[in-house]
Amino acid sequence: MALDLETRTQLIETVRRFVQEECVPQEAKVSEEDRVPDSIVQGMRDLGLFGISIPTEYGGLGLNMEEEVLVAMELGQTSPAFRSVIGTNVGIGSQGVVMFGSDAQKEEWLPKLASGEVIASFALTEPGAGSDAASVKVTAIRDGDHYVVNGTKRFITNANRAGMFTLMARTDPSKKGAGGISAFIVPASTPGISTGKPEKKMGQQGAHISDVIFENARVPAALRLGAEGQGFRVAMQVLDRGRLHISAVCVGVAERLIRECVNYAREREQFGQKIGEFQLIQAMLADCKTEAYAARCMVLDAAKKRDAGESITMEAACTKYFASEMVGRVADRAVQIFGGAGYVADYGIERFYRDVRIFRIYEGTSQIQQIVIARNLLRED
Ligand code: COS
Repeated sequence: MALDLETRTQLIETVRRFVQEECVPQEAKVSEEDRVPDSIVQGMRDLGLFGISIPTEYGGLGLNMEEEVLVAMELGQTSPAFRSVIGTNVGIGSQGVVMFGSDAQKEEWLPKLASGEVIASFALTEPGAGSDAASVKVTAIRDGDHYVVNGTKRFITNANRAGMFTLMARTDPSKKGAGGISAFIVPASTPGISTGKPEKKMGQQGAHISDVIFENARVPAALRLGAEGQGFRVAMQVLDRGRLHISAVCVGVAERLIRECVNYAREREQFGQKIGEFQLIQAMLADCKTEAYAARCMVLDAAKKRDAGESITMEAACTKYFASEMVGRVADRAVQIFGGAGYVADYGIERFYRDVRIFRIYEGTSQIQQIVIARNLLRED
């Protein structure tokens, strides 16, 4: 059920105020300390942000996709590390349970994910399974009413804070591809699970990724998500949706950078005039705006299609491909418009330039999106 217009406007404005008043002033500190302050995490809890995509009967805000991407565009107006705090609970960590969970699984997990009491994390990627997600080697071998999980997951967002993992593991090692994979809810407290040290990254300091190591971790069969062998499909459908959310964040970051560039172009003088009066600067601003606007329209169109019950595999791939490449170009032009000031840390532009690089990689690289788009085109009647 969609929110009425007034409630929706109020929600967006509340999130906008939170981002501007609480997050933006802390951007540099979060980056330096590689940590989002507890007060901001608590603020996000208070606003219900952990549960925006979780149905209201389980304590979430139950936003539809269009509403969710509008919120994500607001969250994108600051360093992406802030969004990452709630990102896995809203997206890839929780949606397997929302879409494929049994009533008992939903009742047990969704209220805790919606409130932010438990952090969800999505464990698909492995050292040898990145773009080739169907080649996962982590095994979950049935033993009575449990599965015994062994192996290592890599680059797992929020693993170090996770209370549960949505895990994709191979239940049938005789099947090499997608068919042998199943999905599970795995409580992080299960004996035999440990996490590695958070990786040092190019950007998005404050958001953490690490290995998750499973050593004979026994997971109750009752926590399998969907049927055996359906785990790859679970992962792909979760990612279809996640790609739209990430695209919305890209739009938000681009819009923030455009504002910064416009303000700078109005102030900064060279050759006796504001640089915004030079047509070569204007051209860069115009290209940024045109592309960000196109991406905004794509995100909203794809979100509406999903809300109408359509399959959006191709649209999500088109949108993720375009929006993540777009924000890369916008960030690059922002550094150019700011010149030397764009390259030094004080203005924060170089930080965004580094932060946005991962958008072209995670939740499917640009090249994977191209493959998904082309395959779907060639399959169409
Ligand atoms: N929705 C539902 N089902 C899907 C699907 C989707 N979006 N995409 C694929 N499937 C199904 C297919 O229909 C197929 O099912 P059948 O065997 O019953 O026909 C099965 O899954 C295997 O699909 P496919 O043959 O296309 O698998 P591939 O190994 O060729 O891989 C890509 C497909 C490349 C698209 C996939 O591996 C991918 O998205 N990789 C990127 C992973 C990623 O985003 N990693 C980021 C980590 S999470 S931050």
